[in-house]
Amino acid sequence: MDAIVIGAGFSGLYMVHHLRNELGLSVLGLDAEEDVGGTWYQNRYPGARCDTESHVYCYSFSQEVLKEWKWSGRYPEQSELLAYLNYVATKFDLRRSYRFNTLIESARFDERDGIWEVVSGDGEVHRARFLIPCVGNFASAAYEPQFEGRHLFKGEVYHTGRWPKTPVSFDGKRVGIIGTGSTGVQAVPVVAEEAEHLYVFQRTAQFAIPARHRVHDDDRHNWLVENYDEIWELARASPGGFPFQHNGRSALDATPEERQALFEALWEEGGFKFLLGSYRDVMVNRQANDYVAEFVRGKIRERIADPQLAHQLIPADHPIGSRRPISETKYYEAFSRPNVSLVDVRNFPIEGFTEKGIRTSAEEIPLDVVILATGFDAITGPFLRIDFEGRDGVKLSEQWSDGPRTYLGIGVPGFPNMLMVNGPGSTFGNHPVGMEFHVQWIGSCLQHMLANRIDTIEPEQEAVDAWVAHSTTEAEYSLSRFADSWFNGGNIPGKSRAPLLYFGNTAKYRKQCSDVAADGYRGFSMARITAGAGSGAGTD
Ligand code: NA7
Repeated sequence: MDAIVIGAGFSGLYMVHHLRNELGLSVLGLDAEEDVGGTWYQNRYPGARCDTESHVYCYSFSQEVLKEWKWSGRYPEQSELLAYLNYVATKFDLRRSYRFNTLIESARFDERDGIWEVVSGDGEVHRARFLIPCVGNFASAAYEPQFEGRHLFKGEVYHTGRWPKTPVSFDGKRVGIIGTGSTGVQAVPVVAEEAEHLYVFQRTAQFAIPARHRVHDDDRHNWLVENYDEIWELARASPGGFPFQHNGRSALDATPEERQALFEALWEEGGFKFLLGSYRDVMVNRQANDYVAEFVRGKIRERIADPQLAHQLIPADHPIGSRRPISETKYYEAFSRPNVSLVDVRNFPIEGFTEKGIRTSAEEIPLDVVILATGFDAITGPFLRIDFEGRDGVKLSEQWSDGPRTYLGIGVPGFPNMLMVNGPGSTFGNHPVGMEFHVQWIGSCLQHMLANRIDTIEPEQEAVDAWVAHSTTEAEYSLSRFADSWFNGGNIPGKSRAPLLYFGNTAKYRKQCSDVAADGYRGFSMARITAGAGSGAGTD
């Protein structure tokens, strides 16, 4: 094989299509699940929905796909996204290149032959010249806190990221949800509708923005098809990969009345535009950020009748946007239901499970079902659960013990011909925009290598050091430094705290990657070293 692609989510599917169908290379795709979908295969929890708008949370590489697929509404549910990825896999006949039910345990670079050897759980060894992990940022690395007495509990326990394929009933049951991140906030109102009683275990009150979902009609679809070129152009040029820009002004230069009017208008519109489409400095300047945060606190207060409960639900310890923004639908209203209780585990932490439920430092709460919406060992976790071994036996886990060190989030020194899609240190925001760019960048890189009979590519240490230093500086401008979250490893006890992503804007990131390629892959060393290596798909 020319390339092994690990993963059959958004990025893996496009990578296989691009390499095999568009560049004519031989490709083997491997995925631990039974079928395509990645994140959207696993995250089947109640209320699971993408919080980026459907018309830009999708592939843009195919005009046909953009025209053929009609999104049912503003934000797609998990089942619709899974159906979409199935449609794409079928349309481009991608399944025939995949081996499913194949959990990768290790991947080793055989320096003598210049070949990657990938070993799956069933002992099979798969070989290819290029290794392209498309492992995603979350799905394969669900995080479950080590709660004491977990084995004692007689009820059901589900992690949202490993949700069963068969329906889970909450009817007549006492349900506990631990976690109020994007996932918990989506699940709460849906589970509340069915459970006899729902206990929401909250450690940190969050800023949540109304999603304002709505259904699409044919007119909307036709308008999108007519305007897709501009929409994607806008998304690619924007700071976060979303099809809007901020207004270019500082919030500090606006009058209180102007700020209020703009925040109100964007609040009514809903979605991430509220944060990213207002003033240019709300995500970097503490004063500008405080204006937004105070506005949102006021909105939460309006929606909760009980002042004590409102106080508990209003965030006070971190800037808005310092953690991954959350969008919600009827989240705050759920707490007005008689069958929903908020459990404060900031002041009264969870001590562990008991046979009957969960014990906090204040009380024991009897439960039939516990939902762990406790997140993921994000960004590095999906990589480090595979034992990657590069040149001279160097382990990725050792190289990244103090935080990930990559060049552009694409390459790692000592790991030749391993090119990551959305690896640690790369841009983030609207995932498909960043992912499509990476797939195309990697495709062009492989074409360049094959055309020039280059056997290996590997980043230079100096380039990695410079990239990490630049990324660290960008992260220092970002408000993410004021909060523990999966942005910086702070959500996992014991994980080293380091910026896991590139906090400069997406457009700036893309430009830097393009410049590197245009400059003959500056910062990467390319070599023609092995007699045995080489693909059958040279492109002389
Ligand atoms: P997140 O955003 O990491 O949220 C996890 C939540 O779980 C968060 O509210 C945590 O509390 C809570 N948590 C974790 N451990 C504990 C313990 N020990 N006790 C109590 N509460 C705990 O994960 P999500 O799944 O919601 O979202 C992950 C990403 O998936 C999301 O950003 C999207 O990009 C897709 P905390 O708030 O830290 O106090």
